[in-house]
Amino acid sequence: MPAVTIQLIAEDPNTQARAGLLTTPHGEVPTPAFMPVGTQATVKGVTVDQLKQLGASMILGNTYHLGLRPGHELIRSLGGLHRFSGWDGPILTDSGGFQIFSLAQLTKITEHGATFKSHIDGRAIELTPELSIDIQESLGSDVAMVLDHVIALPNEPAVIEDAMERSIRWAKRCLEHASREDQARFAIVQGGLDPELRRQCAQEMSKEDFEGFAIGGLSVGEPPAEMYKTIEATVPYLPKAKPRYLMGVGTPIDLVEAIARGVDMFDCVMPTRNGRNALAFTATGSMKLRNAKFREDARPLEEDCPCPACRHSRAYIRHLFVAGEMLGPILLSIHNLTFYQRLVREARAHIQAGTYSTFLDQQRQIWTPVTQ
Ligand code: PRF
Ligand code: ZN
Repeated sequence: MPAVTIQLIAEDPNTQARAGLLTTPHGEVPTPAFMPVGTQATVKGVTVDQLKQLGASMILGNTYHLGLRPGHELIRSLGGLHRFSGWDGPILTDSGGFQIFSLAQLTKITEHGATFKSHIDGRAIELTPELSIDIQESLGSDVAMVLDHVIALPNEPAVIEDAMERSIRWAKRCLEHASREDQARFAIVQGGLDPELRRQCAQEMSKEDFEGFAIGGLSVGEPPAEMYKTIEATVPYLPKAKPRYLMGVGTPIDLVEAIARGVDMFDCVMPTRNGRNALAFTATGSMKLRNAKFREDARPLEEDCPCPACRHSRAYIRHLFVAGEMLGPILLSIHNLTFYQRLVREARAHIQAGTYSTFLDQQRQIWTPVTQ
């Protein structure tokens, strides 16, 4: 019996959007789902009770960060990532592939693995597909991601193809090495913006016994339209009966556009990172709370938002940021995560009602031109 399964509940008649229910060892996740990012065994500034309260059902943790500090042996000896963090719901851990690409220095990729210098203490470390799985098994996440080779875009076609092929070989090594039956393995499709490479990669990965499939290597600076086209070139070659996860994406409109193309799961630092930077997402667009125009604004961020930030005025939240108070970033992180959970909940309701294309049109109106 696979550790993680998706039951499809509804399909929108006019788009590829689907509503489902993911079952994991630590509970169920309605899809489309947005996973808040808890890189360091904490979603920055938000307690696990608050995460539950705002409607998150699954969160993300990072192999790269937790393997370097405090170390996976320590977390295992303290009962795994669930016990360590206090979050008893589903957890997905990323493999480290993307973090090596974006954070580590002096990275050298060989067939054996990725050698890099830690961004914390400069120590040289080699992360192999096998070590990434060992770390994720120690963490005890519900879903482990395979180690992939992430590259910058744009890039030489030969470089993109080479990284894609290595990602396939590494994914197979991850699967062979894995031993926990209570943990699912998700593959990651790479291949840059080339539809042919994406198709090949998706088809190769789909032959293997993965419990879910991610689309990686996107949202690395390419225009949104290119990302949407690449999703369209990938999804048709993924198994329909398994979950699809778009990694590290994105803006509210990115989520809505990707859901229309058949994606079930997302993670992104955007709600929390933007929240810490005084940017709030609302149903009518985004708002920069440091702006002087909010100085005397007595209204909440959103009238109908049940979050703790929306018990206060915009003027108060602006004051917190201007005064450098830590409650400002905390409140906006909570508000933005509440907003993202509401967005995917509304998307799901529209899929179930068969009205997703109407919702998509409304969202396009709200988020054009790009606000982020
Ligand atoms: N690979 C992995 N993690 C990721 C990505 C990827 O390509 C991305 C790309 N946006 C985000 N997180 N392993
Ligand atoms: Zn709110």
